[in-house]
Amino acid sequence: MTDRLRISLQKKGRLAEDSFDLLRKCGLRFSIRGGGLLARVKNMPVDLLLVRDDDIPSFVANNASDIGIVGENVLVEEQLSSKSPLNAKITMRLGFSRCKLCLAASTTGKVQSPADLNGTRIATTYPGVTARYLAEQGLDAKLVEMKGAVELAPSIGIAESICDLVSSGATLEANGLAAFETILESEAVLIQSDRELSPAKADILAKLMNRIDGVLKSAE
Ligand code: PRT
Ligand code: ZN
Repeated sequence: MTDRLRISLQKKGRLAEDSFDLLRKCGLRFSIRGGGLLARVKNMPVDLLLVRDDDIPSFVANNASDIGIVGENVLVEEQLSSKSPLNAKITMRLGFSRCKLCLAASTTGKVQSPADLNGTRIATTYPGVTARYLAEQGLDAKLVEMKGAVELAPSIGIAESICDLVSSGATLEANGLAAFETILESEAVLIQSDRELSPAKADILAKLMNRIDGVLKSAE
């Protein structure tokens, strides 16, 4: 049996299509169909594990896959909120799915700058990154953890500001909010643990990274 490199990818969502595209541009042939968890690459010893993006850092850390493609925002949040150190780090920046994690608040409310955060509540799905920012800045605010629809928090009165991902800014604007601070810039990244790969897998990975490099350079 040949050693196959296993890559964790987002199954469906903002990262998925661009991740598939990148691998196809690298010459990998595969089809993503139905509800399958695993897709086999036909012309290279590579398997794709198709999962929720939030699971990708821990899958890489725990050896369920050798490498993964995930948003830097998700990686950093997992690193900061996991109880034991997470064995997953960035090996390559991929340049797509760019976004920013921003603090934002109502344009007419009492929070207009970071200094106004003291004694207020911040709604977020990124408690780890937000807490790190507050600690670094010496600010004291309460985090309200949400699973989604964070942009609604100020209007329903559960927080004075939010910390959420922004790309075009349309969602903030539609909710009467404006960003006043960027706390993390993010893009899709290739991640890996510090475990040593078998020589066969290391070979496949080197070949793949070389091709990714070529694809990224030709897109510049
Ligand atoms: O189902 P699964 O858990 O896999 O996916 P998900 O719903 O958690 O994530 P998904 O698919 O929404 O996003 C995957 C990754 O895409 C994120 O982790 C980011 O790295 C990246 N990304 C890039 C974004 C955005 N841009 C983005 N704009 N992720 C989310 N958004 C959201 C944002 O939270 C806000 O609600 O889009 C809205 C804002 O968009 P604008 O354009 O109105 O500013
Ligand atoms: Zn997710």
